[in-house]
Amino acid sequence: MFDALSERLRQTLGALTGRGRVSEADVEAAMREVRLALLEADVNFKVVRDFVARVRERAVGASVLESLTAGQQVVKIVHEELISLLSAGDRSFRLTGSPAVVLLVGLQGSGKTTTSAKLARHVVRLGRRPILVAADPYRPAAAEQLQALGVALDLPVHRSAAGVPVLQIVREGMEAARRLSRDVVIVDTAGRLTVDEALMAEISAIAAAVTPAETLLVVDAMTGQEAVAVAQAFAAAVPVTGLVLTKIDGDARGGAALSISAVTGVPVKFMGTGEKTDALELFHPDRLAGRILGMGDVLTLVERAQETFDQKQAARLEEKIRTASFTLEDFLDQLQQIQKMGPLDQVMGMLPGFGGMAKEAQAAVERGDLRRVEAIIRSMTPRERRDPSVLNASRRRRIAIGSATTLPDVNRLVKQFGEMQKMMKQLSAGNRRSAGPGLFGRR
Ligand SMILES: Nc1nc2c(ncn2[C@@H]2O[C@H](COP(=O)(O)OP(=O)(O)OP(=O)(O)O)[C@@H](O)[C@H]2O)c(=O)[nH]1
Ligand SMILES: [Mg+2]
Repeated sequence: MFDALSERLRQTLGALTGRGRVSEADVEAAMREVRLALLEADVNFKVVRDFVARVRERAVGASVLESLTAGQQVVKIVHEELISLLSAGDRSFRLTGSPAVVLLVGLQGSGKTTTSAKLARHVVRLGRRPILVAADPYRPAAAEQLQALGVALDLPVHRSAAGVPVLQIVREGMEAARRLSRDVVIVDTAGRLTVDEALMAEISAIAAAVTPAETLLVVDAMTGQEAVAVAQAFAAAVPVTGLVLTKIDGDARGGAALSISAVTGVPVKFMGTGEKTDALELFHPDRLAGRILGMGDVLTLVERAQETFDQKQAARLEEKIRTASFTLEDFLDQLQQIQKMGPLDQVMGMLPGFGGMAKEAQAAVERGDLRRVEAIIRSMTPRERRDPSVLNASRRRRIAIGSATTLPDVNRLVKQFGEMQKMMKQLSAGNRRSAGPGLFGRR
């Protein structure tokens, strides 16, 4: 999602930063492009109108245009306004009450059940003890789906026999929570095809019976402008405390997702980025804005790296980089770790300055470049991995044959590694902070 928008904004803003002086006409031209890019990405037209007006007002101010870095400043203004567009409301996730109740509501298929499980996992990581409640009396399959997710996460699920009214299910769920000393109750409700009175009445009744700490509206980000209308209808009928945007990993244009908060005033609290239960991210407006503008998303990457990397290993690695004793062996480890972090284009897209290279990187993976690199390193002796300077022509030929690659492939890798080492030496000699320790998973 957001790829096309990101690409266009990057082009427009890139042109702006590429020149020395910026005139009012340049800003106007760029704003026209930004407006078109947002509209094409399906951002709500009122939201676009206000956004462009705010950026223009700030950007054509004399102090900006007269400065030598006018282009960059305009980009900064766009970035800031994009953040504020995404920042409506209070995003904190409150688990008050004992037990704290989290109620998930939304249309059919929006992702409520999946999100219930994802949230349960998140809540466990916060050190709490959740129970899942299947408050869908209409479809036995719905309760089964939740139960299967609960089993996979090793968490209790409360469900009732078919036909038990929804309020009773929820009450029994609360009792089960007390009995099992669970301090967070996550209630998965039934969806409907459209917003209707029966659905709203049901949700209102549940909300009245258990006073949820959070009532989260789950919205499928793939549904376009309709999602905005749905969110408005829900927010008008029940006290929605936050939004969960699901299927952000899809290839819809994404603009609707960017508009919902601005239109409804309800904060986005979480984003669903995949079908698995670990594919839930806290919503960070600054990071999403940065990602869209190609400014990278180092923080998300760092978090993901922290989950993937073993901390001790990360510390050893950083030490090696600092002392410039990083070898091809370490490089091989690193390649494998990075591949564990997710599809390379996603990982690269989050690195500042690499946004544009993300596709290329993924293509490299698909072409098997990384596998080739791995094969080459595996064909080296430990000594060669530690010290590639011993790699004379005959050793290189042997490696090429051993790894079923070619001599130019081997030469290229050795050369690239040499350059990388040089860079690491510079980093370690210079500013340590800028060496980006986060990249390798250290706080
Ligand atoms: N790619 C992707 N798929 C998702 C995400 N969240 C949910 N899904 C998928 O969307 C489909 C519907 O998800 P559910 O969680 O069953 O939706 P629901 O709102 O509980 O549906 P009903 O109970 O029928 O109203 C499933 O196939 C999920 O795997 C997400 O963030 N990304
Ligand atoms: Mg469901």
